[in-house]
Amino acid sequence: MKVLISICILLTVLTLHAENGHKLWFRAKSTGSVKIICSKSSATLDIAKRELKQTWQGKSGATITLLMVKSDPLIKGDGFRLSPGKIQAKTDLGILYGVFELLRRQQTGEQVIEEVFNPSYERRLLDHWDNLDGTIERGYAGHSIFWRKGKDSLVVTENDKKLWSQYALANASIGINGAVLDNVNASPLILTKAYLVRVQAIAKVLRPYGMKTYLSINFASPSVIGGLKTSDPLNPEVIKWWREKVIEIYKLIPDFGGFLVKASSEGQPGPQDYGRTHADGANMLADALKPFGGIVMWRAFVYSASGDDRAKQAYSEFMPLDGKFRDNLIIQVKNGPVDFQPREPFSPLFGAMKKTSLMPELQITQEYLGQSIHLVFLATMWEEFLKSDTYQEGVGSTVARCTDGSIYPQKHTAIAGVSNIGLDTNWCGHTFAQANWYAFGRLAWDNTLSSSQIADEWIKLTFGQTSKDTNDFTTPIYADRNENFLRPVRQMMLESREAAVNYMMPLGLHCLFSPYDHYGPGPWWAPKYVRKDWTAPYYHQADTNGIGFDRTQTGSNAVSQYHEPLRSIINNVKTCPEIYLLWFHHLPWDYKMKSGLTLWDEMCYHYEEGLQEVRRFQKIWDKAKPYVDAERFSLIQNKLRKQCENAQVWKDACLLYFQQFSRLPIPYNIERPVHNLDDLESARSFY
Ligand code: GCW
Repeated sequence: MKVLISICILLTVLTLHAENGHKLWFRAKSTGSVKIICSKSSATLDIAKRELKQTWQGKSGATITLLMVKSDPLIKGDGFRLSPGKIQAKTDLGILYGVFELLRRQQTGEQVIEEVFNPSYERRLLDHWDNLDGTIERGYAGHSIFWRKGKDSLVVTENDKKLWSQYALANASIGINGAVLDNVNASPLILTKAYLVRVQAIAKVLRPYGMKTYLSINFASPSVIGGLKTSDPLNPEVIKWWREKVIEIYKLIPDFGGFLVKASSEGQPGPQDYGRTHADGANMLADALKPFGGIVMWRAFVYSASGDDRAKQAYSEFMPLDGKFRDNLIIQVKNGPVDFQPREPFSPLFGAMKKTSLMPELQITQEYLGQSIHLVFLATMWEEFLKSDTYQEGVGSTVARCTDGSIYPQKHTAIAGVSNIGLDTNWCGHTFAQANWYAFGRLAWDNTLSSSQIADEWIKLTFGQTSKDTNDFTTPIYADRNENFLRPVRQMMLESREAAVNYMMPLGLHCLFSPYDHYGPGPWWAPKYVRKDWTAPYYHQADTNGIGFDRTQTGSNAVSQYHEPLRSIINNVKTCPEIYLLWFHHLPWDYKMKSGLTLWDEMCYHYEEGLQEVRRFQKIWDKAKPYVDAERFSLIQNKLRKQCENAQVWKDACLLYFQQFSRLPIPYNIERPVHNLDDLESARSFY
């Protein structure tokens, strides 16, 4: 018995100290007492008070007033005014957000001065590509936190509720206020009673944290689960079916957010199956949701096999419909015109559809960026995207300003990120992938934040603080922590996306992935039975003359979809930014780059540089050892080793493959490939 008790105690102690990453960026504990003055009470305010008490690091005994205000013209929506000792907001959620801002500042050592904080976008959503059997499309961190397989799959357990509330807390702390609970490749079953009851249970847990629930729906639901003969959006029976379904949903979930729809895209049913347009289909759903304040997010991710240059198709299909959509409908557009590649120019739809609300869709899950193995901090990619100038309404018409209501009077504004969250203990698979979840929320709240600030905050919150040993972080805090840990790790994060671009597809190359898993290289992949725009050579167009996709006026003319002066800038090979060179131009191997090198040599150096950067990241991380707990340290160290191996594979595969066309030597000051092309081509997986 005694032995058993000792083992139990030992296990408890071990679990207490185990640093498995589950706590995300919540590590601080209060260092003293705080007196809270708040005359109102609600579930949301209770959370605000609880968090303040649990995590207070200000002066012990200080007083904080949480004040609801009616008339403060500067506070918008769930914004707040933060000043020393006081948080004012118009909504309970605004107060909660204010509390998180205050606590974050205490933990990162940022000052509190009187300032108003307002969200850039009204809706800041996570899109979960979670299937009802618990698997996650493009998920790399375990199964779904919402759905599972088996006969008890719909039973709501205490564990479910605990996890959902931790999830909601994490989201609220970074301002995320909604979640789409199921995959855009949606099962019609989600709209059946049994599933809706589970959605109701999830919504109940998320609600006090200010998170609304949304669902992806299958456009053919009326015929698949409704027993109708058709799902034609103009058919009166179909219209009635959707109206009744929406009424049923709102009875269960009065604050339901709305529908996300992938229709007439990649084999999903949609209005085009019935000879109708996207507007016909989307408006019908919007009308059903309108009386309840719900919205439709209709995806513009469409392309057909027979079509023109894939990069042009979403624009071609949606531009003619501008102005034809209801005002409770938002077109959801991926950041780039193709598909979440390591680097794409922004989609030309941004800023171009002036009479329609548009929302960006970013991908937090790293489908094309090393999944949960590579350390790639995505904030820099999103910052590049949000700051891209569309020139639609003159200089400074950035994507951010075109979508957040600054330029166009959109009825609704929103931004979505495809979630990277799963049942893995640390939620995201890679500790550094947590930073991408964090960064998405922070940018959705404030689309002007710099990647560097976000990285800085995240490191301090996740790995302990810079000056005070006030959290449960077990390693002693060193005075040199800033110099030896914070700075180099932040720098590594900021360089990590460019490194991935370099070792995967530099200079505007895209879609060179091995098929299906989208992880390793497959520039050669082009079986005859597959549609052309799903093969790599369709995108790189390499031959003995050169490489790159000609999208200039004399090529596919995709450049025409961009506004002047950008159109001319990218159309002209001399002015096209080199980061997009092979996206827009097909160029000879001996084309002279700005550096004076030939295109071939320059390409080789980029691949080499990518690999060398990951080698440097390894050194930075190894040196970080004294500052990180052993568990997270070695998890990340192991992942970096794998990333390095993969970067080598990418470099070797791409250089050896393209060399068959360039017929030029790999510059001799570059390390030689260590793989054979044949082996790489026949490898079934690169994990
Ligand atoms: O990026 C591609 C993915 C698909 C995904 C699709 C989409 C959900 O490979 O898995 O499907 O995009 O965004 O609809």
